[in-house]
Amino acid sequence: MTTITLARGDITEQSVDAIVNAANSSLLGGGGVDGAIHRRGGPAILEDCRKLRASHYGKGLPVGQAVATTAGRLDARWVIHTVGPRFTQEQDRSELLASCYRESLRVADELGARTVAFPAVSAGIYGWPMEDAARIAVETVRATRTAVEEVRFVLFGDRAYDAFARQVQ
Ligand code: AR6
Repeated sequence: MTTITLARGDITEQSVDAIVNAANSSLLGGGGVDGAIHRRGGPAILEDCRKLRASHYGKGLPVGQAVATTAGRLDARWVIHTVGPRFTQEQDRSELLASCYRESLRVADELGARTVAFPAVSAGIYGWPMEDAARIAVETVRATRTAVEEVRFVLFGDRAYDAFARQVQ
């Protein structure tokens, strides 16, 4: 049974087995959560990402997929990088966003991670409306069979926290 918990604040300050990064396909860093994770986790994470680009992910990590690296200096064993879809009115990309959560949990299971922290994937720079991002995140985690014991959504700001709290209630 997976317990969903909510926390406010910076995901890079969490102590968990795995921290999920809202990355982009290049895996080579960016702003938002991605920037914060690389800054605080240090260069070992980027080094692992570069190795992934040089081997399995020559063209980058496709949207909706997930892959693990070291967590460097973060208080976690792994960072699981996933690439959320950019929000657009023209196309329903909800299934790709759901896939980020499913695939991250699948990778977590492969690693043996029992506690996993997620940000609100796609709900920042990628423009996904927060209410809908929270619904997809919570519904997908609830519907996914996993050995992960705690999924902790770590939300930046009241708006994000309140949106997730409404879904978890
Ligand atoms: N801890 C927790 N949540 C955070 C943090 C943090 N330190 N920083 C931001 N958030 P975003 P995306 C919130 O933009 O939308 C990067 O450049 C933020 O307020 O990080 O998937 C990547 O390289 C928002 O609610 O991710 C990609 O190019 C949520 O985390 C692109 O951004 C996600 O915002 C990915 O965009």
